[in-house]
Amino acid sequence: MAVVLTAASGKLAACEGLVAEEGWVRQPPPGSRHAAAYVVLSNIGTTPLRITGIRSPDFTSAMLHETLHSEGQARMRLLDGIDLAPGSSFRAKPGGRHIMLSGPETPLGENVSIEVTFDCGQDSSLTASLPVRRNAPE
Ligand SMILES: [Cu+2]
Repeated sequence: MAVVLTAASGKLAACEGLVAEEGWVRQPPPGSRHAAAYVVLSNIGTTPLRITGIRSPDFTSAMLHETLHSEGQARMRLLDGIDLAPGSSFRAKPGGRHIMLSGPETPLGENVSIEVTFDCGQDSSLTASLPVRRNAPE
């Protein structure tokens, strides 16, 4: 007698309307345990979205940072989430907001791709593949 196993639907829902574009990871100097990643996140849907967490299987930790400049010093501050109204975008770029990746699990050679997952609540997430680059794209 055949036993048919039906997999329970373990698939996570996608973040409805969320698009990740222009993503890349800056190749850190040799020996560095930290890398900054940049991406443009857009809400092309019709309902508000909130990014509640960021993670990467390729790093021990992933955080969202913004860079604050005061008195000639640059400091980084942790952001606890990103709110995206319908039609709006969040743009991470060098010198500003970025994804801070710490503790690489793999060597960060040029053209290696890093997976970064954006959580948007209720078991929903979006995973983007970001190439490691030495320099910012033109
Ligand atoms: Cu940072």
